[in-house]
Parts: sequence; C-alpha cells; structure tokens
Amino acid sequence: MPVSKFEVLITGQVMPLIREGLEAHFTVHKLYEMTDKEAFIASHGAKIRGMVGGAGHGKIDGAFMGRFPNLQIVGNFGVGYDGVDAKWAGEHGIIVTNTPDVLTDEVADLAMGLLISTVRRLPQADRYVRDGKWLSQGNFPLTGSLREKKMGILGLGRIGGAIARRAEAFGLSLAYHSRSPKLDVPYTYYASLVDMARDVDILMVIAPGGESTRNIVNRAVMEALGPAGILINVARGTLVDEPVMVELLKSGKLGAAGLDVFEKEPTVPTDLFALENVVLLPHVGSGSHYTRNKMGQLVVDNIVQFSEGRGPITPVAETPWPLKG
Ligand code: A2R
Repeated sequence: MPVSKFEVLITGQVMPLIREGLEAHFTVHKLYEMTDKEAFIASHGAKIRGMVGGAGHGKIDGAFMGRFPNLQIVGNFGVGYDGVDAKWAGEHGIIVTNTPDVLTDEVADLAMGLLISTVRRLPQADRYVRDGKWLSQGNFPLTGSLREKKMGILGLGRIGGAIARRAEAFGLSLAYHSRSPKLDVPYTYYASLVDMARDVDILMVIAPGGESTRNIVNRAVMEALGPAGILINVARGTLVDEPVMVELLKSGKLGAAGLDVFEKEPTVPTDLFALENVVLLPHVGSGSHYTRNKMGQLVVDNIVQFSEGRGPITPVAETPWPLKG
C-alpha cells in the first residue's frame, strides 16, 4: 500500500526489484506502458515528485524534467549519469542520484577479464575449438602477453583505482591520467593523455561520459598507443572517436581493442565484426545478478530516504545535498 502522496514516474523498463521496491512505498506510474504519454504528462505531470529513468526512454534532459513542475529527485540506475542532465537539474532544485561503489568491483573484474581476453585472445581461441580448427589446423597461434607491460588508466576514480589494484597483482606497471593528480597512489601521473598513451602498452578507459570527455581518446592518442598498443574501454563509447578507432584497428596502426561500450548502443560498427584483433562485449560491466540487485536497491533507497525527509544517499556532484539556494 502506498504510504505517502509522493508519486513516482518510471520512464522506461526497469528491473522488477526497482519497480516493486517503489510500488511498496509510492504511487508509481509507468510511462513506458502508456499509449498516450502526452496526455498523462499534461494531466498528471504536476503530481510527479520522483522519477526513475528506464531502458529505451532516451536522455532525461531539461526539456523533459521541465514538464514536471514539482519534480524533486531523479534516480539514475548506474554510476555514469550522462543520460540525465544533472547540471540542469541542479540549477532547478532537483536532486539526481546514481549508484556508485556497489558496482566498482564488478566493473573492475570485467575490465581485467576483458583485458586478458583481448591480449590472450580467449574468445578467438574458443571459436577455434568450436569451429573444429584445433583438429583441422593444429595448435592455436601464440598470443601477446601481459608480462612486462605497462598500463595507463584514463580516470583513476573508484573503478579505476579498483582496476589498478587488480593490475598490480598481475604485475603490471601503472600510470594514470585524470584532471588532477592523486596524492595517495604510487602510480605515475600524466597531465597529458597523449604523452601517457605514448609510454604505455595498454590504455584502460574508465572515466565518465558526457561532453567534457567526448572523443578524449582521439586519433593522436590512439596513434601514440600504436601498432602494438591495446585499448580497453569499459566506460562509455563516447570517450573514444569510434570511426577513427575502427580505421586504425583495420589498418594495424592500433594493435587491438577490448570494448564493452559503444557510441550508439546497441548498434556496434559492423566493420568490427570481421576483425580478429577485437573483443566485443554488450555493455556487461556491472551485469551480474548480485551487483544489479545492489544497484537497483540503491535507486529505490535513495528515493525512499529522500521522500522521508532524510536526504538522498548518493547525490551526484552537480546536485549536492542539501541543495544550495
Ligand atoms: O576529477 P578527477 O581528477 O578525480 O578525475 C576523474 C576522471 N575524469 C577525467 N579524467 C580526465 N579528463 C576528464 N575530463 C575527466 N573527467 C573525469 O575520471 C576520476 O579519476 C575518474 C572518475 O572517477 P569516479 O567519479 O570515482 O567514477 P567511477 O565510479 O570510477 O566511474 C567511472 C565511470 C562512470 O562514469 C561510468 O561511465 C563508467 O565508469 O561505468
């Protein structure tokens, strides 16, 4: 039974844990099930105080949030919240929450798995067995190695730090690039991404998406990484200039890539399908039952706690709690 007049809109499909968790506390409206969404917004928009984004809805931008005059909080499923205009929200007194920390180790595990898969060609080796080539063509070709390699991490935040700790255990030398140097880590800081790319064997991308990082991994960076270089992206497709990456992978000017994210998901550049020097994953970084449940619960808990006047648990940087002004 709903226990408050705090009404919540879910814009697209979400996991049942989120929908049921919200329904236990609030009157919940599912925009994605409505045939006449415009009519609903016109008649009920003013009642909506909480919002949760969902698959297939697209960006929750200022124009959309502005149609809900009493909107107070938007819950984002994921640590990356480039799908919500948090700056606009902050300027209009709306809190945005994300799901940091609970997915850090899962994404870091995936990043290391993708790195090893790319260097040691595990998916290619699996295909080799399934295609009967072990029998018909003999042993699988030798691969690259992680031994004596240096990895540069773009974005040494929560997840980048967790990847670095794992990489240390694998014996990799480490460097990083972020907006500012971290005082408490022993890794080499590069103020210039292209300089770091020139000095490392592996570039691990794990910084936020959005306009400030769009195409930060550009032609100069990928050419600096070079023909033996390995690019791993577990952040957002927008950080890498995708057409240039495809061109460099095809021509051999970039050695290999392991990609969990793409610019226009779920569309992946089809040129990549024919390349043997890439490993492609369908954005599964946090995609375990365990971690997705933790993320979903945090989405619910943020809105419940906020509705009870106790403030959000994990507001994003652009909408600190309590809101200023
Ligand atoms: O602000 P800094 O100096 O602490 O650096 C952050 C870095 N970063 C950037 N580095 C270079 N150029 C930029 N324009 C830039 N903007 C941010 O990314 C920090 O080292 C890192 C982000 O760390 P966290 O905020 O702790 O994020 P977390 O939880 O590690 O997740 C990273 C991303 C998400 O935004 C999703 O897109 C993806 O991983 O799943």
